[in-house]
Amino acid sequence: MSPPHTGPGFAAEQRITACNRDCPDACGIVATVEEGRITRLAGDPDHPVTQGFLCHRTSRFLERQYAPDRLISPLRRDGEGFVPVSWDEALDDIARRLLAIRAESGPAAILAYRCGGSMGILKGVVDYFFERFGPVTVKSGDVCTGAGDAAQMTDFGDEDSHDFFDPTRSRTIILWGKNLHVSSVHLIPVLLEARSRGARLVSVDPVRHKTAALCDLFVQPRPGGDIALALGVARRMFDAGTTDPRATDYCDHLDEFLALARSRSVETWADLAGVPLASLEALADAYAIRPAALHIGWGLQRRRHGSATVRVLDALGAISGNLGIPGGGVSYYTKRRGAFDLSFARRDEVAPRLLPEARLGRAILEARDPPIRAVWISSANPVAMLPESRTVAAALAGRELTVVVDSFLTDTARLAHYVLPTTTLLEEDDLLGAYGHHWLVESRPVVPPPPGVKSDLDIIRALADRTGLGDAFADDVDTWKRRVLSKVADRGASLDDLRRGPVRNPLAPTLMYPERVFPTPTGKVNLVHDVPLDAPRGTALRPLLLMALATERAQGSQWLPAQQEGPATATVHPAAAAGFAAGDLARLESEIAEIVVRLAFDPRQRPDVVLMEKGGWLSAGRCANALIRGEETDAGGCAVYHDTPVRLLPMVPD
Ligand SMILES: Nc1nc2c(c(=O)[nH]1)N[C@H]1C(S)=C(S)[C@@H](COP(=O)(O)OP(=O)(O)OC[C@H]3O[C@@H](n4cnc5c(=O)[nH]c(N)nc54)[C@H](O)[C@@H]3O)O[C@H]1N2
Ligand SMILES: Nc1nc2c(c(=O)[nH]1)N[C@H]1C(S)=C(S)[C@@H](COP(=O)(O)OP(=O)(O)OC[C@H]3O[C@@H](n4cnc5c(=O)[nH]c(N)nc54)[C@H](O)[C@@H]3O)O[C@H]1N2
Ligand code: SF4
Ligand SMILES: [Mo]
Repeated sequence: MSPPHTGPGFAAEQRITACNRDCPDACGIVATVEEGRITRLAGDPDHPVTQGFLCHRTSRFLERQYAPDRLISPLRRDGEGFVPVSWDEALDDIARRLLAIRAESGPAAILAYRCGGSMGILKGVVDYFFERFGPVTVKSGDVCTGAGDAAQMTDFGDEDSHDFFDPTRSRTIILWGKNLHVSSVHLIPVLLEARSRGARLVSVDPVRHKTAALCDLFVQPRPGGDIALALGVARRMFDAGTTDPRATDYCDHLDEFLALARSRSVETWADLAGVPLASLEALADAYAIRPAALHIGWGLQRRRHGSATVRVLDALGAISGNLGIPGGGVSYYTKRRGAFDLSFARRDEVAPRLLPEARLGRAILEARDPPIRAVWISSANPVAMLPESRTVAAALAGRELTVVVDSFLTDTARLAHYVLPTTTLLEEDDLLGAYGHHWLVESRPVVPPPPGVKSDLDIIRALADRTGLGDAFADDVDTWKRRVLSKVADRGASLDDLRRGPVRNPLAPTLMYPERVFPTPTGKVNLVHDVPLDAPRGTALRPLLLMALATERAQGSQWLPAQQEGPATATVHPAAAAGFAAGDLARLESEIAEIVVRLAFDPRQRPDVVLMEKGGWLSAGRCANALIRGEETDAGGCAVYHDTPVRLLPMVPD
């Protein structure tokens, strides 16, 4: 760790916390604080995964922390704008109205919605409050990982991953739909280490991005062509005898899966996947070199057949003999809540009504008996981030009471009746697990929040006091932390242990299914054998598929205003934009809406897609989600984000 600055008039101190952003890495952060102000952020060199570096977006978080547009007072709607009000005024009125709505219409008339603004485990206390106050209406499904979660639960009966460093034991590593430089930066050193030990790296992605440059083989299927590609790989492996002869001992439906793979020739599978035969063969031959780790990204399951796609990849992992062995495995998600005792809340079990997250806007508008009268939103910007942004906006604007807890006046907050200003990740007091590794960390405020700003927990406690639940929410943060750590406290992961540094979840395995026994009803892998083979395609009118993907530059919709000026960039292969030149403005039109974009050309991309950054603001005219219809995936209630047919149209002359 670099020494703190010292010298006359200079009292710098380094404080450790953790990053709570929706990211697989849950990094340790070292913040330098000088005279009450944070002056530098760095990765914790003592965190085994963080290894002393932060990603691009969080390295620059101080611009957000000290942004002039940060909210520092509760706001109450006043006509088209807002007026600052005191916390007492805001909370008294909100409590009074929530109580009245509950009395008149029942708690189901209230929706509490939370997404990925913070991964802090104690954000669950917000849900718990609304459970005790109600239970109220909550969301079903998960627009982030739902389809893949459902797939893994169906196939394996559980969902977790091999140890983070296990790939150093692999001979082959397949990154199936993973953009490391954007969303898994701390995996890069591990994979480079594996590579230096002789492992081959492979990327399978319809989009060519920087990760391809790290890899020995890059396969670029059509979007959603993965089912055909994986079945082609399976067929070639069956034909070449490179599958595991013992697979029958631990897989159900092996014959049916074999028949499915053999239902087409390898050439036909390659054609359906939109790849050259040689690419498919090279992928199959690489995967046959065991141990081979299969890392599945989250983007590919945000499609209509997203769950089926992950199921086929799970099956490939099984028949290839890579389950349960060091250096192998099918890693999709790491059980980030696994260490914590969250039994205080019963969530979906007791909710009177669930509204599908992927169709939240329409579901709110259509809810009856009772209608949704009030909405509480925290850690989320559903207008920018959920599909069908304009419907979500109309749904929220039409409620009697919409409360948004955020640090900025987001697209969602702009529609609220009350906006309550909350703490940032550098003021957070919480615990974190990660969905990309098994280390647990504590986040501690490195500076206090500005006066006028409260944490979600403090807001909930103040609301509990006003709604007759004060006693149930009287505990302080540390009491909550100790409560949720009760399963692991006497196994080396107590709060005091975490205060000394990151601790690997003592309940987490280093290897999944080493005995090849699975917590499914039969104890075997449930191989998929009935899958849709039609990959998503554009239509004759709208031949391109829109893919708005995570970007290095931002977390979700968390941009600085200057980054949202002017039209959003849409990147296409030049052949996808005949008649346009790079840099031109164009109208990007889907079946439901259009936005203006500035075109960038990249001849390395497929000619059947339009690439945008996810998280553009509706208020800035940059929101890809305005074009996307709210629909759920085949299972798990993920959103169909990436299957929207679009076309480019010339600007209308003035
Ligand atoms: N910098 C940054 N990091 C982030 C986020 C962010 O907004 N910014 N968001 C965070 C969140 S919420 C999450 S859930 C994760 C997101 O992580 P991911 O969902 O994994 O991120 P994406 O980049 O959207 O998608 C990953 C890759 O999947 C590919 N992909 C899309 N469709 C297909 C397909 O049909 N087949 C195949 N093979 N690949 C496909 C994309 O081209 C992309 O390269 O990252 C987190 N990290
Ligand atoms: N087109 C398209 N859309 C997508 C995706 C995609 O790939 N393509 N990805 C989807 C995915 S994977 C996800 S997870 C969702 C993410 O959707 P969201 O989680 O809604 O995304 P964010 O923009 O990160 O919004 C979170 C908000 O929480 C606020 N916040 C941060 N910390 C706190 C806190 O401690 N308390 C409170 N109350 N608020 C806080 C932030 O300021 C921010 O405004 O988006 C989805 N949307
Ligand atoms: S966003 Fe992810 S990679 Fe970046 S600092 Fe936070 S946890 Fe680490
Ligand atoms: Mo996500």
